[in-house]
Amino acid sequence: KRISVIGLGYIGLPTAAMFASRKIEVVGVDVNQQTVDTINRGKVHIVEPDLDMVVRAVVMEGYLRASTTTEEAEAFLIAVPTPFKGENHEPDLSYIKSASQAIAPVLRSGNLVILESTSPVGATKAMADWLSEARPDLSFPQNAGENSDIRIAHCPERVLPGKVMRELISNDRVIGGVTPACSARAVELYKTFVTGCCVIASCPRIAEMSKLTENTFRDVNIAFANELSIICDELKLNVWELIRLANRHPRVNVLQPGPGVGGHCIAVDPWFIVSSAPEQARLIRKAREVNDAKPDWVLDKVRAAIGSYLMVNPGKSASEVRLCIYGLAFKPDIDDLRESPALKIAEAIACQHGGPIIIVEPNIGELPDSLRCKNICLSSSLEPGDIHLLLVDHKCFREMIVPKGIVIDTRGIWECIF
Ligand code: SAJ
Repeated sequence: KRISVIGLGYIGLPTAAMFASRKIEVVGVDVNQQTVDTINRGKVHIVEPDLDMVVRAVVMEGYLRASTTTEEAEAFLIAVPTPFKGENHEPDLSYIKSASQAIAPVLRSGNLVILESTSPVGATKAMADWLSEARPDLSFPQNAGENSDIRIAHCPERVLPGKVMRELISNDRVIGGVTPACSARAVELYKTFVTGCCVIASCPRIAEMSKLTENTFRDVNIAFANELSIICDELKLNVWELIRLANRHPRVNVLQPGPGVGGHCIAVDPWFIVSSAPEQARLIRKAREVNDAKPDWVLDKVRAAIGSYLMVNPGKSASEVRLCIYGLAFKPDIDDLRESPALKIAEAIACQHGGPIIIVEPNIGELPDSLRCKNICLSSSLEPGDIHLLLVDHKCFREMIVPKGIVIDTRGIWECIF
């Protein structure tokens, strides 16, 4: 039995490695030749705890290999990106379409095709129709029901970056087969490594919506926390104390405010719900707007802090103000800078502030190109400065003594009023 995983990114590669670690032959397919070459050398192109170790082992043992072309397999798992496009944040299904076109020629009767990518409602049906158009010689479950040659399901990934290898095994899995037989085949496949429950959804559409709902639930709740932090700033209240107190209620669990929401899921997926029901999704849209506006609010705080510093130090000019920024990653204790509000804030400061900027980010070895200026340097520990801006609650910052000077703490780890 052979499994093919299409898309070897943050989800596809760990999933491919997990199946291979159970001694199943896996062929990973990716359009990027460099990614394919890296994996075939037993190396990884993404940072995820324990992934490097597993990939090295399964490539050496011959259970996992990567390729830029598709080949025949028993089951195909599609784990390609589903970004949004344009001002209306319409979902972009072009990667799913390309993946369908790539596997269609090698499909055989009896195959299972699973869409794992986080997808707007209706994407699995679209995929099934693309496959069916390309292969009129085979029957598909959306038309032929239980007698179809091909089985199709949507089984959305729901693992947390930083804990992927653990959560792949232990998380419950939502299985949205087009028919009960499709679901049964998918359950059988995932049971090779999933110890959590495989929960069968009544149809792929509700499985799609369930994944979007999970991330939107988090986004809306973070927006609530972010709005509270802005209200508390206005009322001169400590939002961290407030949340600690409110969370003593048995049915209240307010999340943590921050400089904005990053990553490639929570800031994207709610838009799929909004674009499918724009009139109805009022709260979800507003939450996205609240979270997206938070970096600008932090930038206003930085400008105000520079202003107050210059008021009490009248002999100094703005270009002499030494600014320390703590953290660039999109969340704590990772090196991932993609869609990071901290990076966005640092870039805006780099454009606006002429004085020295010290970026303290112990998880990266060099600054991204967008921050390579002569007045910016990278450090891995506490630095003397006039204004200290904390953007990410890395463990090492929690253990640090609070720096001297004006402190803007967007994560509440130095217990400042903000
Ligand atoms: N954040 C806050 N306050 C909080 C929690 C998070 O500001 O209280 C921010 C983080 O700093 C970060 C962003 O939200 O910028 C997202 O981080 P996250 O840890 O909440 O989530 P992700 O994007 O790493 O992973 C999410 C997870 N979804 C849920 O927890 C519902 C994960 O399980 C999904 O598989 C993943 O999205 C995905 O791939 O969709």
